[in-house]
Amino acid sequence: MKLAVLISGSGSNLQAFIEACASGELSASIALVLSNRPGAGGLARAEAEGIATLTIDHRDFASREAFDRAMLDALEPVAPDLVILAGFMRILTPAFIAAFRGRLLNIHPSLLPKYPGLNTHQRALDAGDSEVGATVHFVTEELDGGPPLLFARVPVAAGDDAGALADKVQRREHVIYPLAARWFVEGRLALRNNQALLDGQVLPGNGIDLDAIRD
Ligand code: NHR
Ligand code: GAR
Repeated sequence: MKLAVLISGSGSNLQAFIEACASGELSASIALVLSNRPGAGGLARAEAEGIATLTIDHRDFASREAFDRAMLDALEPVAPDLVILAGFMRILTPAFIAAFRGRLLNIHPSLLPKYPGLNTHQRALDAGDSEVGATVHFVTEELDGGPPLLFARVPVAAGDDAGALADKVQRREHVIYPLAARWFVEGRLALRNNQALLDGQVLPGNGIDLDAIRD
């Protein structure tokens, strides 16, 4: 299977996919890394592995629709089986979502449905939450509202600030994101009627807890 990975930043989740493809955890290859930010750290990680990269700067486009059209045009010859949003920071238009419906995943740094959108860890701290986390979900038109697949929880320790939580959560992201992608690559995942199915069974509304499936 061919993956396309969309990034905006450092690309630590991209790195987890690079390693999962190299180790055989994922029977897939990364056909393209696409960034909307020139100089994003993930571009250098991809180049170091000989993976094709492309930057499409959203600031060069008059509208979100035009930006998404340019990304679709770039992805068409690549024909990815699965598109991975890995710290990709631009809200996608319905035309983009429709082109990859059921083949488009995101990782969001919260325990969805809590805290869709930005600044998730600070919002969890402000609310006095005792745990934070990350969730892999199918992407739909509803921002961070597509059906969850897999999540990992991280306890909040005394003195943790948003940056400390982001570091701890990202370490779990690098476990759950390739694992959920593996389900897809193995043909076990589907999006039907806005519900996520694993092996034909509807997943719980929050997805599966990593703690429930690891030994
Ligand atoms: N697009 C759709 N249609 N649906 C989703 O679920 C999406 C999506 C695009 C990105 C990732 C998401 C996250 O995990 C994601 C999910 C960016 C923003 C945002 O507000 C919000 C959520 C996510 C990504 N972006 C600003 C915008 O105007 C720009 C912010 C910036 O550049 O720093 O697009 O959190
Ligand atoms: C990750 O923590 C991811 O959950 C978050 O950005 C980070 C990207 O890190 N995603 C979002 O906030 C999406 N809006 P990375 O570039 O090192 O993979």
